[in-house]
Amino acid sequence: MRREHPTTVLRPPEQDTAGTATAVAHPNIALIKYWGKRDERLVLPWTGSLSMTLDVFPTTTRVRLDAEAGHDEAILNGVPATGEARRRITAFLELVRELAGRPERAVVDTGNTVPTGAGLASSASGFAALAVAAAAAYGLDLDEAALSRLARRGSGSASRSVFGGFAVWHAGPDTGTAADADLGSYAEPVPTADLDPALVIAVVNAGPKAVSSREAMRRTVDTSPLYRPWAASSKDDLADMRAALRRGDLEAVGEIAERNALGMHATMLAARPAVRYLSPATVTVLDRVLQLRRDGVGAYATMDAGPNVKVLCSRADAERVAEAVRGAVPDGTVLVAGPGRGARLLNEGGR
Ligand code: 2P0
Repeated sequence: MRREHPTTVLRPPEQDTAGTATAVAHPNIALIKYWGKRDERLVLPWTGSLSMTLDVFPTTTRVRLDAEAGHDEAILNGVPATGEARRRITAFLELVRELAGRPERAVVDTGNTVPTGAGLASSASGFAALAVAAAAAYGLDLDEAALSRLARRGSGSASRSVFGGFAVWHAGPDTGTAADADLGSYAEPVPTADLDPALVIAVVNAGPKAVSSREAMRRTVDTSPLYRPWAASSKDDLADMRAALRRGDLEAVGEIAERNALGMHATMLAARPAVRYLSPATVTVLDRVLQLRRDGVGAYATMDAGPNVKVLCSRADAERVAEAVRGAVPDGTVLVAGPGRGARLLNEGGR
């Protein structure tokens, strides 16, 4: 992992000491989607996916080991975590303890700058930051592929936020033992030609979603007749996407990303019962994106497990695209993101 000594630390600059580490990570937006697990416990996906890590909405997480504590403690934005969030963090720390062969419980203090559970990838930045901080606090010396595999166990998309820029998460071999497959599923950076991309993010609703992405993808895999055809075509989309990135063809990147995302939403619309994340405001933005293309602007939409829309375009067109999207959803919040950095420790600690 890259380590750095920033001049501004995002949380109270309490010096990290042995058994303590602080990490920062950013969310990523998938251009080829992850939707569906073949193994729930190991978080192994049916298909590979590919994303761009953002330079907005960082998550900062501090992990402090507490040899006296009888249980883990998690604080999210200053509030003690409860329920499913707490369970997932504790399960993740169990995994880290197993790897490190250490018994201490930990205090996890996380500051998220992105709305949680709104389809804006808070679990990606959250578990990437937690993986990097917890590995350091427990004294694990992991390379980036191993950190990516670890982050994946917290949340699949977190495997990609370990890396900056564009990253591909390999589904891993679907033959062999589960353990072999576990080792084979990790993310790594993707070679790209110069693209100068931007993602215009239209937050049309920052509220938490009604159906978690975990539940929605389970239901889709189990009941949607469109799931298998989408998964097959998504494998082709991934190969096409990698080729388009290699040759720096932003138009092809956008077209492939848009069709892959619309296909993913089709799979869930066909689930029983249906999962529909797209709202009228989503469709309004999609119409505006089509209008931009008719006007000669290369703009392409992608949507995740929520109604918010991310519009891929060139950096040079980003302000024009953002203005058009603002006009379409005056009640929404629109911001421009670029490619961001991978997860990293904010200072030395944990050894
Ligand atoms: C993605 N999403 O590729 C896809 C597209 C949402 C739509 O990854 O169950 O929070 O924790 O592995 O990573 C959201 O799913 O799910 C997601 P889990 P995660 O970005």
